[in-house]
Amino acid sequence: MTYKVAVVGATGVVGREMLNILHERKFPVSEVVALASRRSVGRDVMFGDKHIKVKALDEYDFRGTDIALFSAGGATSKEWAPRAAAQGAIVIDNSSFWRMDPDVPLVVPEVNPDALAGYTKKGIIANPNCSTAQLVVALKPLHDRAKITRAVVATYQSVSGAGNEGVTELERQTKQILVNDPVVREKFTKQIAFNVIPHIDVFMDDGYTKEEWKMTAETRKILDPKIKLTATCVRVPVFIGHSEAVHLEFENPISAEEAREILSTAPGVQVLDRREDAGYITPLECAGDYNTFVSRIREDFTVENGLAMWIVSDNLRKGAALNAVQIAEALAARHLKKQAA
Ligand code: A2P
Ligand code: 11C
Repeated sequence: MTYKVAVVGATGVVGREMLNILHERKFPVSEVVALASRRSVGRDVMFGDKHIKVKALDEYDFRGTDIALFSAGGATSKEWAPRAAAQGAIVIDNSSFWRMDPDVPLVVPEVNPDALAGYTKKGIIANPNCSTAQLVVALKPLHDRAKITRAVVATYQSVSGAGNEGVTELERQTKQILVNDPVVREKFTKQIAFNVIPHIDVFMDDGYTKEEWKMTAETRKILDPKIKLTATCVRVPVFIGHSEAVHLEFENPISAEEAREILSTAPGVQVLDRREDAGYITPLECAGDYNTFVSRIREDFTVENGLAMWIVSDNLRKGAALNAVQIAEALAARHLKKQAA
C-alpha cells in the first residue's frame, strides 16, 4: 500500500528534514505534496533528487491525502490541523498546539507506541518538543528498570530549534562580530553569537519558561504522570543538536554500569561513554544521525539512587522530523493497513 503525504511547512528547517527522512527511509509514498505559506508558492524543495514545487496551504484540499505532516508553527496547526483531519488526512503535528489535548496522543514510538491508537478521536497525533523527545527515549528503559521519581535537566539547545530565522541569526551575528560590524538582533531575546541565553519561549507566572514547562508536562504525558521534573532550558550558539545534562533519582537502586548496559540495547539510543577525549558525544557529531546519544553516565552521590548523564540528539531529526516519520511508519504498519483490509 502507498500513501499520499503532504508536508506542511515544507520550506522550513523541520519540513525539509521531513522530506529528506521520508525519502531516506523509503516511506511508501504514492505522491508527496509540499505546502507552505503563499510567500513560498512556486519555490522548489527537494524530495530525494526530485524538485517539488511548493503550493499554498490555504488553497490546498486535503481530500485524498492520507497523511499530513505539519511543522509550520502552532497558529497554523491550530487552524489547519482540524481542517485537514476533517477532509480525511491523518495529521502528525510537530507544533506545541495539540500536545496536551487529552484527545490527541503525544507519541514517541520507542516509548509509548500504544498511545497511537487514540488518533481516531481527532485525527491528530502530536509530536513532542525536540528536547522532550530525546529525553524520554533515554529515560524510558531506565524508568522500566528502576522507576525514575525525579529528574533535573539543563538543556543546551541549538538555534535550529527556532527555525530558519534562528539559523540565519547565528550566521549573521557571527559574521558581524568577526568583521566588527554592529550586531543586529531580530529573533532571539539577546545576542546569540558567542553567548548563551537562558530563555526559550515565553515566561510563565511561576518563573519558568514555557519551554521548561513543556518538558515537564510532555514527559509526564508520554512516560509517567508521577515523574517530578524541573528544567532550565538554554539556547546556545550551535546550529544543530540539542544537549542535555540530566540528573535522575530512582525509587530502586541502579548503578552506572547497569544503566550503560540497559541503554546500550535500548531502541533509538546509542551509548558512547568512555573516559577519554573521543569517548563522549557533542552536538556537532550527532547532526544528521537518527540516534539519541548518551555519554558521561555516572552515579550521582548526592542522592540515594541517583544517576547523572549527558544526552544529545539531532533536534531536527529525532526531535522533530524523524519522530514524525516514525509515527507515520507505525500508523502505516498497525492502523492504516487494518482499515484497508
Ligand atoms: P514559508 O517559508 O512560506 O514562510 P521554520 O520553522 O524553519 O521557521 O519554517 C516554518 C515553516 O512554516 C515554513 O515552511 C513556513 O513557510 C511555514 N509557514 C509559516 N506560516 C505559515 C502559514 N501561515 N501557512 C503555511 N505555512 C506557513
Ligand atoms: C526550540 N524546542 O529549541 C524549541 C523548538 O514546542 O515545538 C520547538 C518548540 C515546540 O526552540
